[in-house]
Amino acid sequence: MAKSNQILMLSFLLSLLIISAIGDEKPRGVTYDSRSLIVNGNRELFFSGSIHYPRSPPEMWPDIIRKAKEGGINLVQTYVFWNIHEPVQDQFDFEGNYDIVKFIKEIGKQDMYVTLRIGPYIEAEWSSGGFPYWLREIKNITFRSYNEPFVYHMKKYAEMVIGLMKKEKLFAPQGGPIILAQIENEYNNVQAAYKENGKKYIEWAATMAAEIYDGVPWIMCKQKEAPPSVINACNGRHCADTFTGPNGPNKPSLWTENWTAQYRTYGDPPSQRSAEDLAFSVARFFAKNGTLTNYYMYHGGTNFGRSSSSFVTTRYYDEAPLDEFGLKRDPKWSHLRDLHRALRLSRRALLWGTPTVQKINENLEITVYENIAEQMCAAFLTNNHTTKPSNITFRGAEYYLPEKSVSILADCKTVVYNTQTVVSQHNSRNFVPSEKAKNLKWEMYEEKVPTINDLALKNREPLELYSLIKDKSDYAWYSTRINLNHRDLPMRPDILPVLQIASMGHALVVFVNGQYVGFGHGNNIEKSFVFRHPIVLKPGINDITLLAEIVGYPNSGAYMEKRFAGPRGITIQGLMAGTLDVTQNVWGHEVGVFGENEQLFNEEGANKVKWTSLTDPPPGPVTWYKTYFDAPEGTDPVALKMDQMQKGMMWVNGKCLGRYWVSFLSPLGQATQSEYHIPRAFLKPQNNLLVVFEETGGQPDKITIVTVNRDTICSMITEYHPPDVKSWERSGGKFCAVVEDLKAGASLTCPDDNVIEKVEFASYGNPDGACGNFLMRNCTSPNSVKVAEDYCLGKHTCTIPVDREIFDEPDKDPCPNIFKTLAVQVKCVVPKKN
Ligand SMILES: *[C@@H]1O[C@H](CO)[C@@H](O)[C@H](O)[C@H]1NC(C)=O
Ligand SMILES: *[C@@H]1O[C@H](CO)[C@@H](O)[C@H](O)[C@H]1NC(C)=O
Ligand SMILES: *[C@@H]1O[C@H](CO)[C@@H](O)[C@H](O)[C@H]1NC(C)=O
Ligand SMILES: *[C@@H]1O[C@H](CO)[C@@H](O)[C@H](O)[C@H]1NC(C)=O
Ligand SMILES: *[C@@H]1O[C@H](CO)[C@@H](O)[C@H](O)[C@H]1NC(C)=O
Ligand SMILES: *[C@H]1O[C@H](CO)[C@@H](O)[C@H](O)[C@H]1NC(C)=O
Repeated sequence: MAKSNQILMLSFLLSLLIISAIGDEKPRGVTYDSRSLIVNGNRELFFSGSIHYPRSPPEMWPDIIRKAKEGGINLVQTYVFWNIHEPVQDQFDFEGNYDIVKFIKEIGKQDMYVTLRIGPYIEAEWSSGGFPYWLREIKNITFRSYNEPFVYHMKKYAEMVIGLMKKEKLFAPQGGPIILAQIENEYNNVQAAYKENGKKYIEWAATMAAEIYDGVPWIMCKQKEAPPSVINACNGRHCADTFTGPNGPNKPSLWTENWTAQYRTYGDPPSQRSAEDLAFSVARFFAKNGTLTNYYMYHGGTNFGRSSSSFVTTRYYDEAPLDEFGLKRDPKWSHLRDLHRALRLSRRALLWGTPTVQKINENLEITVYENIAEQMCAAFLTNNHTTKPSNITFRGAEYYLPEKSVSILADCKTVVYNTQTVVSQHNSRNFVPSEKAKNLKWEMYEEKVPTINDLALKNREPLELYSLIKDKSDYAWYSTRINLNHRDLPMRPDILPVLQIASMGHALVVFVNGQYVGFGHGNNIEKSFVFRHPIVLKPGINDITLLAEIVGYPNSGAYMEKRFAGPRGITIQGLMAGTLDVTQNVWGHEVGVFGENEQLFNEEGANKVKWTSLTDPPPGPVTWYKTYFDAPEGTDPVALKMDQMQKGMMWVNGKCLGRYWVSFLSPLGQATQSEYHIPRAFLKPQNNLLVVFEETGGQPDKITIVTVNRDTICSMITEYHPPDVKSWERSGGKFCAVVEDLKAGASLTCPDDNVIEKVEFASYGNPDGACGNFLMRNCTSPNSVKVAEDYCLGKHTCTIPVDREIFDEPDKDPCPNIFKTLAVQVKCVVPKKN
């Protein structure tokens, strides 16, 4: 007792020393030096995660933030999305999932901090990079440049956002959670295009921001020449090796975007970034003076409505530690949680020790943070070789280092974590057809394909699409009329005229005389395309009608205000007189489709038209479908599986779930996205109205409503895995083990309160593969499944030791001379109530 009191006293004195060592901080607020940020007087390591409030409904925020906190995150980074807050000039919206104040307060309530990236340019795979449409129509504006109208509106916006934060007392000096603010975003990518107005602009932006508010540090990411008052930060996959460091001696090394994978555009194959690779780069960054890293994204969420930028999928960063549905994606979530724990075990040495780097050879490196007087020491052992493991000797002990890995020694002796050896569990995702929401009864309503007589807005040539639709819709009808003599038409029935449409993007549904001809589209890399298709024309009047579409406004590059989309050159080839150019033939236009303008997707609008039962085969293009369904059983997240549909939009109870595009296959021959999230918050217990607008033709009776879980969990542990990082703690500055048996084991924990119902796979020996797809090899212990069942069945959580004696009697070991691996896969279920 007396002894532990002494220790407590000592560490108290020590912390006083440390506080006085860092000087005369204000009690509240944020400062920094070359080592780290200092928040309310405390030096800290920051593990930050990007979570964007408009990409999930407020009902999901507390759970997402809690899971981030459980994952060791202590800082949440979000952009501020101008176009949702000021959709019409001087008309503001901060309701529902646009309620940024509520979002920031929830983070504060859970004792975490916030980085506010106000942009106003945010990129973020968000429509127009966050700029509202009306800004584009301001006379003589040039976005992101030292241009009078732009800087006027940017300043007004910055004042509005910062004013709101101040009024709600959300900045750290006011007792709130915001500790960092960012102005502009990745300006290095475009600065050269603006010449001297680029440099002038960025200096103006930094000064303007600090003049409005200087209570927290301002940062700029990807901005090598950030003005002295601003901290430059790194964005990328491998900042430890690519970041040239802060641009001033008194600025800390911050990583504002560590990409957890990559966002997807339609046509892309799945994006991958392994937990091991992420952990390696973060560990390297902290080994090289880093004190703040941010995962972009920690939770991506959903691009509801028309919010995503050009060709970006409705699902956003599903590969993040929390997947689109807010479920923990393991091992990414759990392996990073363990990394954060390992770095926190080393925190004192990292923040108050002095780094020394010893390069053993080309690939091996030792970094030690030590403060001998205070007995603080932590070390990083790095093996940068991508394929060869190595042994490394450090302070008299030998350590095994797997390929491309960093081991963290929290006391300069004990390996508490290795980035390449995943001790934590894995899981895989299941989409389960709902029992309650099935056998849907669909009705349909076909759009009338208009002719020029139906379209009021006339112009000699087709109008430019972005400025025609003004961000009110994805769609606009274009139609023109030609009068042909029978002598104009080819005589032979096997030769047809060809309609050619050069489009600046993004997609087109083409009709001639009301009949569907075809669908053409560009992609994220090349938005423009040429549509060519044979058509049937008749003597007399012929109507050519196009449904032109965008798939989101662009969000990047210089001069975003000067972009163009839509049909541009239209010709009919192969007439008897040659080619007929109809580009200047006078076109009629209308923004939006009828069903959208009449709001067929809500109860009131749906009553305006007469719906009919589905025809067999189902009808063609531009058709609306509606049905009702009851909320699926349980509490798991819900999604629509759109397998046999092609392209369009979906609404539930009047709320737009976003665009779907299932017919755009990736090079792997699969849809980039076939499941679409319906937040539970959008649902009532019964009679939910589901409306789908299909552009080209699909089979709505094949749509299924599914629930989503990650109840398949796995563990794969070898004999050289370090024990779980939870085996150690630091109390009062002392590092100690808190379990008796310091050995690796296969630990499994079901989500929520679920319990393990079944062992689906277990192999102790030399198994291979991955969670959901394990393979048995020839060295498997015959007792593997039984041992796993004994330890785990009926449990919420279990740990199976990786121990030869548990699996085989010494004389019966099938392969005594190999390094053993244990792979287990189990299925969790909701526990049965007695
Ligand atoms: C826009 O620019 C043109 C050409 O520089 C100038 O003549 C005009 O006055 C400007 N309009 C406004 C509203 O600033
Ligand atoms: C880390 O900080 C130390 C001490 O300030 C400095 O000597 C060293 O160059 C820094 N290392 C890197 C990689 O920036
Ligand atoms: C580590 O290896 C990568 C290639 O795999 C290389 O780009 C990087 O520069 C290396 N880093 C160090 C510190 O040697
Ligand atoms: C590391 O050392 C162990 C034990 O000394 C040895 O068995 C192993 O082969 C070594 N591994 C490498 C990659 O050098
Ligand atoms: C398993 O297969 C490997 C090679 O495929 C072989 O070397 C080994 O002897 C086999 N072990 C047993 C127990 O069959
Ligand atoms: C950032 O994260 C990526 C994975 O998204 C990882 O490869 C990289 O090493 C990390 N960089 C740093 C400096 O943490």
